[in-house]
Amino acid sequence: MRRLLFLLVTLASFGYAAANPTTLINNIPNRTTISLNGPWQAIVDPYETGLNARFYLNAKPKDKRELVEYDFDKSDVLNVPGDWNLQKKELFFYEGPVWYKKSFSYRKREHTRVFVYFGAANYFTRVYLNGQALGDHEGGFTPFNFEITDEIREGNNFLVAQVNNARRRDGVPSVNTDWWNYGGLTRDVMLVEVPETFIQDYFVQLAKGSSHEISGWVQLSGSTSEQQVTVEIPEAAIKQSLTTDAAGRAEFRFPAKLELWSPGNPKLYDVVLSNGSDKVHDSVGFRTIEARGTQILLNGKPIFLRGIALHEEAPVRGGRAFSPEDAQTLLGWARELGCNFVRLTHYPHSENMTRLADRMGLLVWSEIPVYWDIDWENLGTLQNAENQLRDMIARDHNRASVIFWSLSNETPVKPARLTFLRQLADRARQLDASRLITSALNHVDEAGPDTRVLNDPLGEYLDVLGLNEYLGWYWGRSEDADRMQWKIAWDKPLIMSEFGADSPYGKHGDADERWTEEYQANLYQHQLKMLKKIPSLAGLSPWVLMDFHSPRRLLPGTQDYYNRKGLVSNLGQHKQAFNVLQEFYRAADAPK
Ligand code: GCB
Repeated sequence: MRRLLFLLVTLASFGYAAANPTTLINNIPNRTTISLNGPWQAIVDPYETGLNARFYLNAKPKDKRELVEYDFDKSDVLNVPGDWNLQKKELFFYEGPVWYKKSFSYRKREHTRVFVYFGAANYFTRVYLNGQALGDHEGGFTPFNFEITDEIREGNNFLVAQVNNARRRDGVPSVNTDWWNYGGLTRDVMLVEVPETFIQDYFVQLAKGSSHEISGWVQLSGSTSEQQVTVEIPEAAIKQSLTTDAAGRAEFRFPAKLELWSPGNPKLYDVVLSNGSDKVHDSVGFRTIEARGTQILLNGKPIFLRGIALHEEAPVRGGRAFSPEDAQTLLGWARELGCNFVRLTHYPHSENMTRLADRMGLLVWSEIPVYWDIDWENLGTLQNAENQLRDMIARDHNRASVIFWSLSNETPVKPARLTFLRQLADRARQLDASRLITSALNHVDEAGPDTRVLNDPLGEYLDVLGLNEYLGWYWGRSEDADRMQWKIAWDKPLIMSEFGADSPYGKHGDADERWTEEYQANLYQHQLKMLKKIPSLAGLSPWVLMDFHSPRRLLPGTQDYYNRKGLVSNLGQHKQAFNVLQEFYRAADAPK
């Protein structure tokens, strides 16, 4: 008993509650929110003194004798949202904890619950309100929220977040990635106000395989008895009344005559959900997606995915992209390329991206950062990956654009990895049975000099196979593609999810001179010729839309910490290969 007490006291003195975030609130853009974006005071804490020194108390010396060795108000400022690496030169390579503090004033309202919502913070975050621990969150790209109804005060408040982007062997991703480890409060931070009983989440989509029935569920928070909930789609003259169970949940399935969402016709309906006290609007598209044999069917018809892969890196200014304008530029280039599909790598991008994709009619591959090798046998790592999968799905499960949940990228073939990823596949299907499950694979067997066989055992558990292959860059020559045969062990659709070559914009030479635009363009030409001959090919998403920062790309004068496989440079200049792919996507003989 004594020991327990000691432990509790010790934990309390660290202000460390280890509580999990509250279940996510869906559809934040259409709720009542108060932005906490803008300047936050920040203390860079490379030796992690802040936890012991209790920075989260935001203390000031009470008299001239008292020792307080930190002062938020005299510290530097970081802008939120935004990574710290590109805001301060000296933080470009920084990996470790930074303490953020925001003071704000709040007026309490009757019968109103309050949450603090973080769009994303990379990578591990501890959150405190008015000196009290709210809990922590692991994972750099999924949203999280804490309820603070009881903790928030009338008048002055201060919120402290310790964000730590130190890489972790047991993390997701683990220590090795080919993208910049941008740290900080990288997406919007806000307060969310909701009624005491509110519509926390809902799933409103066409029933799997049906174009004339909607199925889904509504989940209330704060209700302890049966309640009436209404689902309306005024434009389609739909009004359905439901009764929730005591746990606040109602499931439904009803007929609906709707214009279907597609890249050619990205029709969105105003969907209104209401109960006695709450009412939320959402813009929702309705479409079906299926895999049949080697085809992908959108609304029952085969579709060829003319795609491009992209990182969530800000054009021109650099750093982590976060704004609607960033999304507009990136997806605008994809559209200009002739795409109907984007692979959002290697982690869930911001909600701006998926919502804009809905409006633009771009199909989306959404992915969690289970990237290269991770700690497959660690149950904590599996739990972390499952949480990231859950929250990626929870945020975007009403987006018509999202057709694939991707579990992983280029993971090494071994038993522990298969067990891990099978569990993720099962979990993804439990959470959302309406979308297709995929992964980007890269292990192939050689069957003679010109034949490669994709038979990674994970393929059995996927609906759609992704394959990354760097013929002409990491192995072989671009021309070898003319003879290369690809054998696929499953009768499933194949997306060539990556291929590419580095070329700094404006560097010219022969088609066989590496690091030139000509080399990159030539590689694309041979690749595209080869891909057309693969019978099960259902789409492609070459690597990559825009050059992006990577700590692994060190060649001076050529890479300078950039992966240069972009079809456009980080400044937006279009390289020759952009035109090659654009022509392919526009050509009448391109696979449709
Ligand atoms: C890959 C990875 C991607 C890298 C790319 C490259 O296979 O999936 O994250 O950036 O290759 O450029 O090597």
